[in-house]
Amino acid sequence: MSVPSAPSSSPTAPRLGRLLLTGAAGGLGKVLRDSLRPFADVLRVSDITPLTPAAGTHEEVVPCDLSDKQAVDALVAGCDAIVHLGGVSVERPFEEILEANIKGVFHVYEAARRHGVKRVVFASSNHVIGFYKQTEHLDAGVKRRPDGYYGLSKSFGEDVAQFYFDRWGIETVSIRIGSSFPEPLNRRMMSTWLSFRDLTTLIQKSLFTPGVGHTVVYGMSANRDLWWDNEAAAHLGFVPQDGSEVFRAKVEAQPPVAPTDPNAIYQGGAFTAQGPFGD
Ligand code: NAI
Ligand code: 15L
Repeated sequence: MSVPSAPSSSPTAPRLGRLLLTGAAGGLGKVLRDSLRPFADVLRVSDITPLTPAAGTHEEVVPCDLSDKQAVDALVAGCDAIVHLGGVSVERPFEEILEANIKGVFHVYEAARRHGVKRVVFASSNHVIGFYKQTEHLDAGVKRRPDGYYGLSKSFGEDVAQFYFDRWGIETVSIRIGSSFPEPLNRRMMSTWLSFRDLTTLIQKSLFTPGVGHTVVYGMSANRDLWWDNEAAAHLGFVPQDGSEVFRAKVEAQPPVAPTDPNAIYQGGAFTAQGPFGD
């Protein structure tokens, strides 16, 4: 499937003044830089990796290391909402995760509190529940079972989001993204896949639905064999348009996965067997 073009926004569609997108140089950030543009007068894009402003757009580039509290404070000043994607997105040594993800998410919420930002969309991950079996069906209320340091950091991020809502009224939608790539890369992703178009719609709903408190939602397209249930997030009105079925023949042409392989057992797949590092 090709990357969809940016959704059109009608003149009456809700729109923010300045929207901050962290992690803008990453795989999803590159897509969302285009597709979120209609939702704000100014899109402030940020990453630790250098970015070039997109010509002819109302885009501001603000480089920032999320582990630097003062820099994050300056990054968030003047923004109306935040889509927080920045950080380490795979399993890595704890010290790396600590800086970018754990300190990073705390710095983002502290800055949101200080600058009066009232809405955050947090890129959580299916790896907060990665140790459930693929035979299990989960809703958003299940006990989290993180499958590594990365999953732990996303679990911490969800707790930070809940705390900042309870204490300071900052609303968040934590999206437990499954696998958001142009197409599913393996059999596991036939269940976890989230198209870029559905991701964009889900973020749009997460930014503009009133009264979300702290909502946890699974980020998945309308795949045939789903492991997750989004009933508790029905108020977002998210209805996925895509599904992994169109890729089935291509994916099933891959060599079979052994039944003992974590990719065939756990929802978190290979992440459940990575690390520790440096022993
Ligand atoms: P990515 O790894 O391509 O992008 C992450 C970006 O964060 C990179 O551009 C990186 O330079 C930046 N970053 C890392 N450390 C930083 C720091 N200290 N300060 C500032 N920026 C830093 O990841 P991707 O796939 O674009 O994912 C985006 C977000 O969504 C991540 O938070 C990831 O954990 C989450 N997610 C993505 C999934 C997917 O299937 N793509 C699935 C589940 C969650
Ligand atoms: C994630 O959380 C990762 O960021 C992404 O790279 C994928 O590995 C995805 O989960 C997945 O589980 O497929």
